[in-house]
Order: sequence, then C-alpha cells, then structure tokens
Amino acid sequence: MAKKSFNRYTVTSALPYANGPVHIGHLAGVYVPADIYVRYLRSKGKDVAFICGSDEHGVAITLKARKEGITPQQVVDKYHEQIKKSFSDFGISFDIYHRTSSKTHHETAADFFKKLYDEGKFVEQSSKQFFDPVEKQFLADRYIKGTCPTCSFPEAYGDQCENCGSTLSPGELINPKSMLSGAEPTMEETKHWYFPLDQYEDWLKEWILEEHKEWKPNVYGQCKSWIDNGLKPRPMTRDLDWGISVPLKDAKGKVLYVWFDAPIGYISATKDWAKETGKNWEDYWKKEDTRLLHFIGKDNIVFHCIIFPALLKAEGSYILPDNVPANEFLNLESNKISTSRNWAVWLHEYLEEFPDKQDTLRYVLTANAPETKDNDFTWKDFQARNNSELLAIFGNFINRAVVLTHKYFDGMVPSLGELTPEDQATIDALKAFPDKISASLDQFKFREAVNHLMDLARLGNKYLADTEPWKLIKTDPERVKTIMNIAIQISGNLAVLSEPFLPHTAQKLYKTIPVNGTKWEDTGSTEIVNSGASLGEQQYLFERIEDEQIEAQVKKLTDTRAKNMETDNQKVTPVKEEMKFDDFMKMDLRVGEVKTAEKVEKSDKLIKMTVDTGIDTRTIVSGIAKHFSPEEMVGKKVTVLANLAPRKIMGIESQGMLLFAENSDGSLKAVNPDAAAENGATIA
Ligand code: B3M
Ligand code: ZN
Repeated sequence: MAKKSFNRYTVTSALPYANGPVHIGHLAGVYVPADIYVRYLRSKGKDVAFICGSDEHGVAITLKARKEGITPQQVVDKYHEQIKKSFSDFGISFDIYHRTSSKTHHETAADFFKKLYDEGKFVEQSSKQFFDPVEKQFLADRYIKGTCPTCSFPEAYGDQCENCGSTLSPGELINPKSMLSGAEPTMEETKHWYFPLDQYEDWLKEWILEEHKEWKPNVYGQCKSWIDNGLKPRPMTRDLDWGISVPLKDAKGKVLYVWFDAPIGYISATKDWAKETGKNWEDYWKKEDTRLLHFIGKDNIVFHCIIFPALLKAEGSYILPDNVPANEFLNLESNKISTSRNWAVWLHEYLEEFPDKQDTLRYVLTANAPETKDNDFTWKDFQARNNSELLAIFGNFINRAVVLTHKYFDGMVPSLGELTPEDQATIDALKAFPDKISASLDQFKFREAVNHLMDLARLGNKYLADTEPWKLIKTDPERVKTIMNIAIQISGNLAVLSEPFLPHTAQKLYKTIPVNGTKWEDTGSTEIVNSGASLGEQQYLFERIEDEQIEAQVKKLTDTRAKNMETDNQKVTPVKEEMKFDDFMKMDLRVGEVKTAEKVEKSDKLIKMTVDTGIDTRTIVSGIAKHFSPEEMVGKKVTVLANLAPRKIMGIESQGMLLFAENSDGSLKAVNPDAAAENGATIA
C-alpha cells in the first residue's frame, strides 16, 4: 500500500482515571513518548491537536469514593486538578486537558450511542446479574466480595483475587457478599445493549492483520491473538449510578460503559479545543488526510485497536487510528508498580524531592522506555544516567563550548576560517543528525532517538578533546576561532533537537545560545548561530545527583516494602479445616518429570504436559502459563498428585495434578523434588 500523506495530526494519549495521582509508569509508557512525538511534529511545522483529559466515570471512581467516604464528583474534582498539574509541571504539552464529566462530553457520547442505537447497531439482551436485595442495586464485579476459590482468601473481589492474583468472575466466589450492604446477592434479570463485535471480525482481520502490519510487534501480536480467539458481543451499558445516562426511555438507572464513553472523550476534547481556538473539530476526526494516533499502555490495546475502531466504523463518519504505538510496562526496582501497595514514584512527590529536575526524569524514562518489553526503573540507573550522561556528556559539552567562547572571545561567536579534514568530518557528522533522529521518531523508537541526541553531544565532546583549543589559544588563536564556531554550531543544534525530549533544558539553552531558528528545518546547519552574535550567560543545565539523595529514595521504598509485608502477613491464606491422617494418606504423591509441554490453544493460563510418573506417562493440564513457558517446564522434576480423579479442562482430560507454591503476590514457584529422586518415588 502506498504511504499516505497527511496534512494534519490528531494525537491522543490515554485518559487517566481521576481516582489517584499519576506516577512514573504513566509518564514512561504514555505521556512522555506522546509529548516527544507531538513536540517533534510541531517543530516540523505540522498541524497537530494533542488531546488528553481525565477519565471520570466507571467503577474505578465509585470505589475510590466509597473508600474515601466522599462523592464520586469530589473524587474526580480532586484528582483531575492534581493530574493536570503534574502533566503541566513535566511539560506534557497537551493542547487541551479535558474531562469526561464535561457537558460537551456527556452530549457527544450520548449522541454517539443514540446514533448507533437508531441504526440498529446494538443487540438488546437480558441476562441474570448479581443484585443487592437490600440496596436494590445491581452490582459491578468489583462490588462483590467473597472467598477465593483458588486460595481461600476471604476478601477476594468479584473480578480478581488480590491475594493470589487469579482473575475471577463473581459467580466463582464462595459465599459472595455485596460490599454495599453485606447482604448475599441475588440474581436478577437486567437488560443491556451489546455491541456485536463478532460481526466486525472479518473487517478487523483485514484492517489490522493485513493493512497494518507496520504496527509495533507487541501491538500487532496482541490484536492477532484477540482476533484469533474469536470476538464476542460486548455490553456497552452498565447498571450503575455514576456515568452518562443511557439516552433511551427504557434504560432507567443505566449508564454507558466507561470504555464506551472514554475514547469518545478524545472527540469531545477536540470539540472544546476547536471552539476555543477557532478550528473545525471535524477536520481532526473526519478527514482522510488527518493522521489519528493513540498513545497508550499495553493494557489498553484491545480497547483502542479493536473495540473503539469497530465503534467508529459502525458510526461511519470517522477516520480510524493509523497507528497505536502502545508501550509495555515499567517496573520499579524489579517489582510491578502498584497504586494500592504504594509501590510507585508519584510525580508530585518527585518534584518536591528533585525540584526543577523534570528533564532528568523525562530523559531517564525515555532512554529506558518499556518500548518492546517491560523494563525496570531503578534509582541507581536514574543517578547514573543523570551524572554520567546528562551531566558528563550533554551538560559538560555545552558548558565547555560556552565558557571557552566567553573566555577567548568575550562571548562573541567567532567566524569560521579555513577547515581542516577533522573540522569537515565533524561538520558532515553534525549534518546527518536531524535525519537520524527523525528516522527513529517516525518509527516511534524513542530510545534510539534520544541516544542519537546524546551522540551529537558526544561528537561535540570528542571534537573539543581532539582539537584542544585550550592549548592552541596560545599558539594559533585563528584556528581556535574556527573550532569554537563549530562547537557553538553543535550547541545550537543540540538546543533545537533536544526540545522534544528535554523541553525545559532547551528553553534554558535558548537563553545562552542565540539560535537563528527553533524549528527542525533550522537544524543540520553550521549557520544556526551567526558569527558575531553574543552568547548569553553561562548556566548549569544539570546538577550532580548525590548518593545520599538516591539512598533516601531507596529507603523510602524499603520502608514501603516492610509495611506491605506486614499487611501481606495478615493476608496469608488461612489454614484450612482440620483433616484426618487417613484422609491425608489417601493422597498418592509421586515424583514425576515433565516430558513435553505445550500451551493450550485459546487459553492464556493453561499448559498441557505429558508427565512421566514412574508408573506411566500421562497428560496433565495446569493453569501455570502466566508463570512458566512450556520450554521451561520440559525436563523439570515435579510433585504429582497421581490419584486425583481425571478432570476435563477445556476439552482435555487431565490425569492428576502438579503441585506449586503460590506466593502472596500471586506468583507461582514449582515444588521440585531433589533431582536425585527417581520418577515414581512416593512422597509422604
Ligand atoms: N482510563 C484506563 C487506564 O487509565 C483508562 C484509559 C482510557 S483511554 C480512553 O488505564
Ligand atoms: Zn486467591
């Protein structure tokens, strides 16, 4: 397919739930890459709308309100402001930061729904749902608590057990209770409007799997697996008292599903932005020469690549996303970032502890972005990248160029004289940088792009180290003029090219280096600063980060970990009911060895294995695929419950069970017999 040419860009980044502050994981995965990309487009003179806002509906908000004893409106008002401020503090340059509780959004989402409804695009369906007989309300999965069928944890939620991590549906809970009244929920009939995603399967196959092979492998792969597993109708409405009322007569007490209205929030935000700026919002959503891009984290892929595009397609008048450069997750010191466990670096706290160091964090999160796989943020790496890259390479080069020019030429940029081959080579290298950085950014390779930027500073450092103007100044001051001119040209290029990545630093640089232009087209030139121009005052761009500062941060995390462990211990699975020795002796536990292992198709949890039990070789299916790969299992010695009655799991007969230890964070560890134990040896 010929590459389309675009005249306009609509760039969205995921709307954060307004139920808590934002942390480094949000910044690294979504907002910094989106901001870099948008600043780059603007630098290239493109017409861009950079859209974001708070996601203020859904159970995430109502739960937080219950927890804090305030109203959902109070929750979203509080966090909307806080999140908005954090983004602006970090220089995330949205054209608008909107909110889904706004009037424009309520109207836009309701109209969108109504249009699909009028055109018969939904399927009405009744089903039995959990209902609180005391509060007379239907219950979202998160509003039901009970005992986890997997680990017996008594406080598991209807959608997930936070003790063992298993995904649940409320029907699986033992002894379910409504969190509203504590009553045992009943099952009542309720009607909802389903979007028949299955009817869009063929189209999605063609549109994504054939026409968007260029999407990042992590995004394409996830879409393929959703499509291959078969798409099902999805309810687009909920029984909840917080959200956008379903705009139909027979829908009292029902609201739009939050994942129906949230992406439409991008459209609503564009409308209000256009109104303020005298633009036409439809140009940004309905014209084929507009490039629509969604920046998101990996947990949002299905909503942005499959459900929302199918809704847009059904509506009929909108363009579709041209790319969805989703990132993977950022971990913190080897552990998953977790809001409820306070395992995070919160942006507002970071700025209190590292004032004015926004760009250091932006840099570290870009250089180490979770672009293709999950990545780890560590404070040590943060310190190293600040001290030995930003400070020692970038800052040091600019500093030398500026200080020497002040010293030798009173801060007046000297003119270029005759060029040596060394000068010429440096100039040629300099000229190649803008295109190199562009090529990386055009492919959403932000790590690579920021590395190129740092290489330009390296080029400058090497040039000064090789030419040694501080020695030549005594013997050949004419030559030093050329050298300092080139060094200042590199500095000017660095100022403009760094702007998308390090916007605060670029602004500082502009005060010192009088560049002729601040656009991408001005770069790659050795005339970005005029000779004869006066440099501004020298200033330090970056500061050393000391060990004590890092130790304080690490200590904060260690304290958090200790606190979490205390609560975890309170959460340890209670001991089950007492049993008789004879009952124990009924279990035939044996040493076995896994011979073959493969994933069970259409399941992301199950692995099918053949196990040598010493008595026979048999098939055993285990729900361990999230923790072990089939390759890892082959050859492992395992503990087998050999006399468990066979059970059919997804159509496969499982003849026995393998034993695993389950940690409080839900991770599984194999219970391995010693390698010397023979297959078939009995365990008792
Ligand atoms: N609020 C989920 C999240 O924050 C959701 C994104 C909406 S984007 C339209 O991960
Ligand atoms: Zn559990």
